[in-house]
Amino acid sequence: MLLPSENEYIVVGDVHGCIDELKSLLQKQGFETDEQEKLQITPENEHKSIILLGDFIDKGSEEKLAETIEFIHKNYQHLNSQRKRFYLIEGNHEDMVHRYIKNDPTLVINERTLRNKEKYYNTVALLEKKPYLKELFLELYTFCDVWYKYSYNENFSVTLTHAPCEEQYLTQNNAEGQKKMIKCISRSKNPTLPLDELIPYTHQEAKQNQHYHVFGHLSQPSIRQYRNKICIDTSAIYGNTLSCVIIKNNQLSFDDVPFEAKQKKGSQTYNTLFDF
Ligand SMILES: [Mn+2]
Repeated sequence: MLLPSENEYIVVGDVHGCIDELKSLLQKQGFETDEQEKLQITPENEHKSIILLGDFIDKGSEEKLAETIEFIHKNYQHLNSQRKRFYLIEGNHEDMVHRYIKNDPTLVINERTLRNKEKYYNTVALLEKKPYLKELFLELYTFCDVWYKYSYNENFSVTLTHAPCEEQYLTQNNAEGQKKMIKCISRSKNPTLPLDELIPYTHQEAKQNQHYHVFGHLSQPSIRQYRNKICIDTSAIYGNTLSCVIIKNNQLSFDDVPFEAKQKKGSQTYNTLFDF
């Protein structure tokens, strides 16, 4: 999906129910939220678009997850009413929660998947309790795309996906390509392996050029960049920061806001990307 290059883009990493932080980050980037929870379009921000890089659900508290879904749904409609200025990228959490609530027949329900549902996909229980939220989520899911690409000129482009993936799969619309752009090999299933060994292609394929690949998915202590590969999941729900990359013409810049402690933070050990 190609993005019009005349607009500016604010691309936000894994939100995971950090709705207060999302609002703060967007406010810092020129989008105020009004009393109806609508992002205000002004002459100063009307050329800007917002892109969520996937994984806006799960891990947060039920209250914050509900707020997140409501906020994104409301503003998806509101911001896109005149021209498209709000985009959603599908993350592995949207994918899995969708599979659970739609009773995907390819999802084997056994002890492990039931445990995972509680442990990693806590949005499922919330949606099962609140049918109106389930409807909002199902609609949001249909709005998600797997990748976007911004192309400024032959020397500068930015490809956006939730997960890092081998270059051969980037922007491929077949089933295998889509799967790879949504999720890479699991860290939790390979806890002893350093991240750079688990997904070696990320640094091996990195090039010293301005055809960037920006992704999230791998919670990090800070934005991690090696050549043209950039990870912007800075672990908001783990008490760190929520980050964004701003694409303007042929320039990238970054911004972030701290975790606001309005919900319980998760705990995890960072496994750092580009740790060499
Ligand atoms: Mn993810």
